[in-house]
Amino acid sequence: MATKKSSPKNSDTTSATIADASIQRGQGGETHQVAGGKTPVLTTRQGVPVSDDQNSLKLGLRGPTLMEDSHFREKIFHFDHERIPERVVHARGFGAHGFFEAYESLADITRADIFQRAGEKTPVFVRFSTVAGNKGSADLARDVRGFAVKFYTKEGNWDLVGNNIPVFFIQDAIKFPDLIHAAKQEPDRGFPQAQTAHDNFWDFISLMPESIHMALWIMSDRTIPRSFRFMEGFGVHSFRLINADGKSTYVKFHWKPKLGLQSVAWNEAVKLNGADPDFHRRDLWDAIQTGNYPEWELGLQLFDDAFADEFDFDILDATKIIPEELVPIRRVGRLVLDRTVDNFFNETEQVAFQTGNIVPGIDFTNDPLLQGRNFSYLDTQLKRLGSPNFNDLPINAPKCPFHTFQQDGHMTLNNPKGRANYEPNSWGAEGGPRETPKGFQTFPEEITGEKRRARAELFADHYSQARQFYISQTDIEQTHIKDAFVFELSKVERPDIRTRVLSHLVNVDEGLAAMVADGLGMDVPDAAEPAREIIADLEPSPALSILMNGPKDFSGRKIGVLVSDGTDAKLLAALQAAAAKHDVLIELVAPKVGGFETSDGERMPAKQKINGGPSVLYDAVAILVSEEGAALLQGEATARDFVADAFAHAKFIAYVDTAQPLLYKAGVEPDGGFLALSKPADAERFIKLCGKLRFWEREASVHAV
Ligand code: HDE
Repeated sequence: MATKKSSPKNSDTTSATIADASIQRGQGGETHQVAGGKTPVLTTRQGVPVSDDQNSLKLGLRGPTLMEDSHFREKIFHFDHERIPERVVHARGFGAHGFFEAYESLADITRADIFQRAGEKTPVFVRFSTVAGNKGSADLARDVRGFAVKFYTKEGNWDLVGNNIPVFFIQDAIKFPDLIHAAKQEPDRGFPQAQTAHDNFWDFISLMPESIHMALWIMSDRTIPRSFRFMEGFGVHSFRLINADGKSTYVKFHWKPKLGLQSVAWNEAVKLNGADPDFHRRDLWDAIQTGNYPEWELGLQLFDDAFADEFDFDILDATKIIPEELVPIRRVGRLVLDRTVDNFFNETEQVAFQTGNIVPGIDFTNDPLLQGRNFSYLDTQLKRLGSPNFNDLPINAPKCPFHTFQQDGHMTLNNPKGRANYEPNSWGAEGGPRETPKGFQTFPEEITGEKRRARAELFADHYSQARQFYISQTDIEQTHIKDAFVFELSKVERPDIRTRVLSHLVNVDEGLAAMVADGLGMDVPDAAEPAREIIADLEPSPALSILMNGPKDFSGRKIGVLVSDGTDAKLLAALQAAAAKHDVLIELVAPKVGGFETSDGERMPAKQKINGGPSVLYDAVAILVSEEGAALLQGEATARDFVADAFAHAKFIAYVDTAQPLLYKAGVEPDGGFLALSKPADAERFIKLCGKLRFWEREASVHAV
């Protein structure tokens, strides 16, 4: 870097150059010639070249290791300190980079810079997560998914830290530690982890009727999404948008997946956790790496004070939604994820979201949950990342200029230059940054009232929207909710806790309560005493159903094709071509991963060996085995499971005539969800059929209990 000779501060050009040199790890230095190019010389963290990284320094060949071996000590010391505390919630996550593109200017509603110009792109980082499980837990736990978005806007970072469910368990942040303690593993035994099917969780829920609405959501298939790519996101709270004149409009934020909603079946989730605990991570990674960039639209529900005053519920209550049918969603831009991380720890682990990160034009409301979050997120980052300088990590730093007088602390990288580190000061142009009237302004809401530990009256209706959610579901989805309650409560050891949950369900829907009680082999108890009158006639909201908001077609999904030596080459090629045409992925599953020989004598590699590629990994399956293949695989339990599971999970199944003995052995009989592939043109029909995602009509026939 060139330094002005006249500068009194940096007169020593050499030291200034050294101080500013930005040689990064992995850059520059001596190299080795290796196959495929050059690789750098291994050094210590001090830059000293290493001659032997295989043997520690010892006294004699069989003697003790010497303290003097500073390379060994430095290496082990660093390794010993690799771990940082995992997030207290949302520990397991997966992130990706992308951009947000505004469709139109929203200048009349907000002065937020990111919404001013149509077509403007803002970089983002998104982290999806599960809530309860530890960092190493499995992806398909029944759990809420976090959907946290960091927008690097030109006026600072805005973090929209949302979930894939639009409501929350509790109304006031003071209950959050209790909720999370109850949901996570029980403290004496340290299990069960990453699941809510245990006494403590349902004990807490049954004693907190405000959580019943959310309980309905988490017992729905929303908590077992097929992929991050196929789920919605919600900001949950009511926020404010503020325009240049200072006018406020209330807003709820929504993310709508371009590929439509999709979840898996519960039994499938259970098996997926074993087959591929990283199923969601891998899905997102693969999609981005192969150029199938996932996309969501940002939707705004905008409403004013008059609506807030008339609405049946308090808009500050995070256990309530505003149905889309009442306040329609305006789609104002799209989010595209187009880049995987370079390093998981650097980016996904060290990213620090904070609800307090808002920008001019966006403001909070007094939602008591949001107010509490604003404290918690900043606080937790210090614990996790260890220094108040976590904002200097590249993933957290704004991408716009920033100037503060904050200084020092552990791991300081970025202290401001110059003499003045305070303001006001009288150092003129050298005195550092100054305030601006264009800076962030809090909406001057008028508030009066007594200082009290209490909640507004409307917060007390806990059942009406739970009921609305339930009656908005299709029959299949209602059955899944019932099954989930039965499953979870069957793991609860204390009958009185189960009974208390049932007493709330009676207030939601008597039919549901009766079916759950029946599934458990218990009696239906009296209804719990509601704190407020239940509004029984809320209209169903079709927007709440997954099945009514599925995709238009099968694109972005994956078919598992079971093949063997002798598989019909023409049919396989036709299926591959039809899939490619509709952006559907195909994975070949064979008796051996090294491959198989088609009917044309061509050798093709397989992606999975049959015992590593169960059908739960796929959205639909095709059984293209030859006669010999069917004869061989009839005796292979994992091949029979491949077919039987696809059948039980209501998947569409294509098959060739020669596969029939395997179908028979797997105990399945073709129904309306099967398609016999006899000519290449059938492949196109199959992909179209798969667009319905599942043949749900079959489901009732595969469950007798
Ligand atoms: Fe969080 N939450 N939360 N939460 N939350 C955290 O912050 C908290 C809530 C959400 O990918 C923590 O950095 C309180 C609602 C996501 O890094 C912590 C309350 C919603 C993530 C925290 C809530 C969320 C977090 C833990 C009740 C949906 C993961 C690690 C008032 C709107 C962000 C961290 C990521 C993470 C506190 C409730 C979403 C402890 C006190 C409601 C997506 O600060």
